[in-house]
Amino acid sequence: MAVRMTGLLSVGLLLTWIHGTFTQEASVPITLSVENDLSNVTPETYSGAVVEGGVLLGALRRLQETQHGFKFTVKEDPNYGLFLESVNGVAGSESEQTYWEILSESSGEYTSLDVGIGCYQPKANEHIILRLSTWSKE
Ligand code: B12
Repeated sequence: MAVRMTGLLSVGLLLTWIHGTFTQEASVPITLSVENDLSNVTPETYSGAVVEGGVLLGALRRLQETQHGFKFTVKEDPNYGLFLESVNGVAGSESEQTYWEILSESSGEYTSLDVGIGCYQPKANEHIILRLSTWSKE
């Protein structure tokens, strides 16, 4: 009886180990830069990570938890989800017509993302830039 119990216990432990090993989320590295030329703030670059298939919001949250000096806030838009409101204590301003633009850089080329932080899925080694920019009413 004792031998049977030990056997069952061992199988249970083995299954737990297999589950734990193969269901761990794989992370991919990304680089994040914060640029604020409008207030003459020195750019900062951080090494971050996002789970494979995860969204930029997750990478920003991880970074906020692990990197002293990086923080951000969001506000919810009823149609498009999460809007990046402030980065490192600086908020975009309706009256000054500034906002945190989200870009991706590759070989010196900058592309403004076509979705927000709650939808965008960064690729491995992608360089994301949060840049305080101005917008104008047409
Ligand atoms: C004007 C505009 C902006 C302005 C808004 C300024 C203002 N106070 O008016 C600014 C320049 C700030 C802006 C920024 C961005 N925008 Co924009 N924007 C628009 C646009 C052209 C019109 C919105 C509008 O005025 N609607 C009329 C008003 C009356 O309705 P409203 O609900 O009050 O509008 C608000 C929301 O649209 C919100 N908003 C605007 N853009 C975005 C983006 C996100 C992700 C969220 C959550 C909210 C949001 O700001 C408006 C004013 O409060 C739309 C496209 C369209 N034709 O609808 C794109 C649009 C909404 N924007 C888009 C995007 C991708 C962005 C950015 C992520 C771009 C970037 N790479 O940085 C950023 C947001 C970054 C961040 N900080 O999170 C996408 C959203 C797609 C999606 N599914 O996520 C759209 C649909 C354009 C597109 N690609 O087709 N945007």
